[in-house]
Amino acid sequence: VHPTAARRPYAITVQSENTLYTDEHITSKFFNRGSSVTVSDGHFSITPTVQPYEFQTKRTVSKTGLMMIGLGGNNGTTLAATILANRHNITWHTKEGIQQPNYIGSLLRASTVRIGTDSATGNDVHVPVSDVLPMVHPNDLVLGGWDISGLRLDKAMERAQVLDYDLQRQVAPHMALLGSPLASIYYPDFIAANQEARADNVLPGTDKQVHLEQIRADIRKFKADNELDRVIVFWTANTERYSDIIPGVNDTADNVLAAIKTSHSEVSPSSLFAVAAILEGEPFVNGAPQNTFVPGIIALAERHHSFIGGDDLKSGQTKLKSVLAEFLVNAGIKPLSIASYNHLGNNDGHNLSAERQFRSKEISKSSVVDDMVDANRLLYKAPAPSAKGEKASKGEHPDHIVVIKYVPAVGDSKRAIDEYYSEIFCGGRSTINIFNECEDSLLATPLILDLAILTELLTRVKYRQLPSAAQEQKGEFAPLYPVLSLLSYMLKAPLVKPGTEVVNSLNRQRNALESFLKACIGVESNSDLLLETRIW
Ligand code: NAI
Ligand code: DG6
Repeated sequence: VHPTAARRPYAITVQSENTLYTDEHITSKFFNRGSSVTVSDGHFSITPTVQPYEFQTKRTVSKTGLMMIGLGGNNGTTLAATILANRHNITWHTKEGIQQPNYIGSLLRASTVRIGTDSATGNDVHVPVSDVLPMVHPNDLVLGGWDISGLRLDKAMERAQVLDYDLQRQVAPHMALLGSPLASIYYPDFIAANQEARADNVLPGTDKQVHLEQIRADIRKFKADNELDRVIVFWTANTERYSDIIPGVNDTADNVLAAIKTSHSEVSPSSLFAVAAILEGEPFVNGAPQNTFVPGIIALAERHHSFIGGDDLKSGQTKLKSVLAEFLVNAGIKPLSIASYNHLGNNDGHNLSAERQFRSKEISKSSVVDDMVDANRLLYKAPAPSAKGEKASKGEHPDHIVVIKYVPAVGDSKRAIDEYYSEIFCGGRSTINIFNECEDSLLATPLILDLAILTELLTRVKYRQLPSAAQEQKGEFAPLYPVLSLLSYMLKAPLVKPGTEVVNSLNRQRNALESFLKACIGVESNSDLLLETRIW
């Protein structure tokens, strides 16, 4: 078995009064340190703050199912086939030789965290991220889901044209055993008209309440049939157009439920799936860019304490942008324009060739540099103060365009071209050009796994604020807030708690995740201060 797929017993013990182990839980004390700043007349008054918390993580991982909406598409079939290849240790011939299955591209299974320094040598010690806390192994995920195309999964994998022929040949019998996807909700107005030809597996009628009940029943049946503790419902179906946000329709939890009852035209299929998962108490993750999570659905998730995460997998061009833009701005270099083009020839590209679906993707791909620019008012002018009643202006910003073209010949092998044009010292200019080519679905699939596995973990973590010395009573442990912004690293337009800021920087997103996992075992976050290397 390839090392990245190896299954290990949980092997970390923290020797500290802040970490307590029982057969059932790992409980850790964590000091949330920050700084409170008061700004007055250009003066910054900073007060260090500290708030103690306790985290409690259930040690037994849930028997977890992953129900994908869009199971018969490129991501869905690639994910199913690669899990099966790993599970059955199928190796295959390529023109370079024998290929082993692995989970390369997964932050959890193929990357490491620095956990401390070796007591003997003083060298850094790294462990796989998946070893920090007990997590579901991808090979153990029970797979299922829906698609408006009823093609059996071995044939759907063939249609996707992503995997090497020799792998397809060997994994096909296992894929066939998964059968065909469940029938799904198809409202033609939400996806491109060019998708109609594959919609042969759709729920009858137009009654949205009936559709909702059917999806809820599907989730319950899948859970019972497979004796699961947890089902992650994951949208990896076609990008939809945005839903209009209409007061009285999708602005509150009750209005969304009422709009479903009356089959309102602005309730999208993805929103119906989200509501079904929320009402079943199962997490829902949106891997596509549309505004599935209208305000009423976020409110519904809050009401039911159901977990949600999104939006849109951040696989290639945007991931690089969230690193490169931050590098430039943090280096004191001023990007003046970022021009991003890409062309691809898979079914996702076909769907995105329609204007309204492209627009959803354009929005999610465009927001990614906003926070980095806003953080540096030395380079970019702040927004002018707006007069009372006027809309606030945005402040100076680089020109940023996103173009996507459908070129059938290149299939799943996306070509992405980016130009970063920046101002440097004393009026100089710098141009960075990037050309990236790779199979889109092989970048996206490990992200779906990471999202599903992290989501399952976050359902097992509870927290409580510890009282100050004056108070005696500890509160009850509570689940995390329903919007799982800790998933941001894998997502282009991270959904966050309403009223809080979005962090797009990939480094900050990864630090947040690492720090959280470590906090759950009572280990301090890495300090790159490395003080011992700076002093005598
Ligand atoms: P795909 O077009 O190959 O697969 C989508 C599948 O969804 C199709 O099989 C289609 O029949 C099905 N579908 C459409 N509407 C449905 C509905 N209402 N219910 C159930 N099934 C439905 O696309 P691919 O490449 O798998 O991508 C999936 C989604 O993920 C797209 O929205 C795409 O924009 C997004 N995404 C993909 C990335 C990638 O690198 N492949 C990266 C980032 C996001
Ligand atoms: C064309 O851009 C197709 C899209 O679905 C992207 O491939 C996908 O959203 C990944 O985008 P990015 O910017 O993370 O590479």
